[in-house]
Amino acid sequence: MFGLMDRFLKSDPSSLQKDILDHVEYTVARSRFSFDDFEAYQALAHSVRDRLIERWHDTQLHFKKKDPKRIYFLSMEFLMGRSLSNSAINLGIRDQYADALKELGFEFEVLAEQEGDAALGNGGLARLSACQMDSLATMDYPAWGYGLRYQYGLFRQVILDGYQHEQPDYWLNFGNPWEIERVHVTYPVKFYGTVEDENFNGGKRKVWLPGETVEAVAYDNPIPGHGTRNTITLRLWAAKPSDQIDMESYNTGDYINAVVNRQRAETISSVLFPDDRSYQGKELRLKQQYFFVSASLQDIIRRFKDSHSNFDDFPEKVALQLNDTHPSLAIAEVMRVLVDEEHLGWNRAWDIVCKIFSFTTHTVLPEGLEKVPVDLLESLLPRHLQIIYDINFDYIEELKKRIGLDYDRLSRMSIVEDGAIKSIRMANLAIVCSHTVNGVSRVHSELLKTRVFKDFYELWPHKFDYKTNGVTQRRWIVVSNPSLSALISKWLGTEAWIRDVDLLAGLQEQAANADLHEEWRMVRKVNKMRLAEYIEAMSGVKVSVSAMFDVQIKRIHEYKRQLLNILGIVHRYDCIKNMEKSDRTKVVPRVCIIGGKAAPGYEIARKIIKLCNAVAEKINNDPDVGDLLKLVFIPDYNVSVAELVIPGADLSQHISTAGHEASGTGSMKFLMNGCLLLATEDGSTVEIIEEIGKDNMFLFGAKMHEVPALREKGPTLKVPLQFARVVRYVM
Ligand code: DL6
Repeated sequence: MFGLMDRFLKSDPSSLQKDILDHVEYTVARSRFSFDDFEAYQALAHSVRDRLIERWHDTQLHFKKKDPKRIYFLSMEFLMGRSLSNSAINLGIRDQYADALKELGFEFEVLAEQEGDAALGNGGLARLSACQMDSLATMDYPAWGYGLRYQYGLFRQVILDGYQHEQPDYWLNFGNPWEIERVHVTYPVKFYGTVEDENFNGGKRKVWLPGETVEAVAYDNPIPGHGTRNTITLRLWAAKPSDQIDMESYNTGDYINAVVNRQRAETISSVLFPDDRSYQGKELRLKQQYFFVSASLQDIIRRFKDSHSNFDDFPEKVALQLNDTHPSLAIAEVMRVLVDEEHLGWNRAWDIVCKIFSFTTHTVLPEGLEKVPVDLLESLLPRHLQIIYDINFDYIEELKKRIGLDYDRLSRMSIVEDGAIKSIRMANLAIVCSHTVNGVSRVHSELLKTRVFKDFYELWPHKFDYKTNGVTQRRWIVVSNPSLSALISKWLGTEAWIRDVDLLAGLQEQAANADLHEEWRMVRKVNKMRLAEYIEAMSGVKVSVSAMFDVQIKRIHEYKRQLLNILGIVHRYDCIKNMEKSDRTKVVPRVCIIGGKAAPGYEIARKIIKLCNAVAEKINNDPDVGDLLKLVFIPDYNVSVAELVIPGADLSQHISTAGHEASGTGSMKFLMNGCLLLATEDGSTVEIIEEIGKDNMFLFGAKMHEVPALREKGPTLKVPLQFARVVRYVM
């Protein structure tokens, strides 16, 4: 897009060297004759950032002139990981930097490891958001990501005596060179208060008199595409006290309390909720949701109004993608702004709303479907509750015409849930008001249509669609496995696969080539050596690189069945112990690697971690078994750890109970690094089977349609004694 020429900044090694040294001196404020790895990383990052900013400005200018329809991706979570390598690679200047640094006495890879991991998210949904930003930029889309700039990202996991302990992740401790604070891009966000009727044009209108105002300040993270100058924006909001002064407190002399109360505003964006299962009924969570939604919409509407004098073209220029239900208050907020502030009238506003929203859901678990207690919403956002009630009233009236007076169904489909705790069903709100409801794999979409949102599918089949998740090969091959990346480019004779992943299929022509196999084996071996060093450093366990590395890394969940994996390892251990010595030579030595965080309040998940460490302790200290079997729990699993582990894996496990994993993306990352899968037919695996064939993976377990009957029946196998002991330990 718009040429690939740099404007001012040169990228030859000597210009880059000068640039880095200037940043050492003027940005990091160290002597250019003496600086350490971390300071070199900071200077390097600022030098890369300068080049990002140049392209980013060009991109904004380009789209301002063209005024295309823009995609606004609203997500509470982005798991970006580290930015240095990814940015330098996408800018096409990583190798030039590596050369420039070498002459200064530094290694690019070593400096890249100085960077902290930006973990503003929990798991699959959040990493998908990050991959999507990379792809949107690479594919030249005029896209914006909007989210929250949490001061504390996902907790750091420390293992003490086998148990998970959580430590705060104050990731901004050493500054963040990848963001640009936009002190002039701020918006007031209002909460609480009352709604009053006011005379207007001979009639009445609603006026919200808020009780608290907080300022949202934008922090922009430029996201470069690969092989294009398109550099899009991830705009994250931080909460700051508003300039408006509580005069009463000041006047009554309670100055200190007034200041302290103002500071409290900052708590809104202070911490990421560390649970990926449910957030029901938490006021702070609701505040976070509205805070980022309100600021984002003010920004989006301001941008639209810069070049449009009315809202006629709004649906042609604005697409709002709801990443799960978390940002779905945006629907009520757009209605409020259009009706109460822009005075468009309810019907016109509703017509616009129905054209601009699409909604992606990432779960099949009922507890993942958010509900907001009406009491909470009424106190925090009284006008929004009225709007949701009004939307629901019109919708239920319409529904009665369509389906008649089937009260059971009407009640299931209502946005408002009556019951002990009257609540708003955010998924129902999102479905009613969106033009598209997306699943994240074919199986997931079928489950949405036939189970989770069956009533809605029967009413609006045209709304239901799916886009099977993907991952970016730029992060998961080029950044994390540079030697494999070089091998692929060599054997394909092109680097075009870095933008177009389908070209990887060209390797099939060389499938029988022994030289390719040998080179690939060497790449794997080096990656395994790197991983073995890491394992020893993190857990003190020495592992042999000639053993098979069998990996399961993901959030700890019952449905993901780390427990099944651990029981399998116990069984393997037991078999080896009971084997004749002569038979042991036939056993393929195996290093089992498990990693993942448990939500702090998820007791069973925490116990699974403890169990894993207890089993590891037993196996790893049994000289009789030696290198035939090892078990390692890798602590503090995050994006950077995944980048290290995945290229070194021989086998990876994706063994959720069929019908539970909406998609799963880990399997794709392992696959593109040449790792075999041990999997159940769940989520995206079903489509992966079609792509790679059953012969190229190890499939097992019940199919989705068999699971309900099996559950009904209960356990039929006689549980061996050692399993029973393990299960008792866990429960
Ligand atoms: O769609 C991304 C990812 C899927 O691949 C996983 O299967 C799914 O578990 C995950 N969901 C979440 C939490 N969801 N919510 N809400 O991360 O999304």
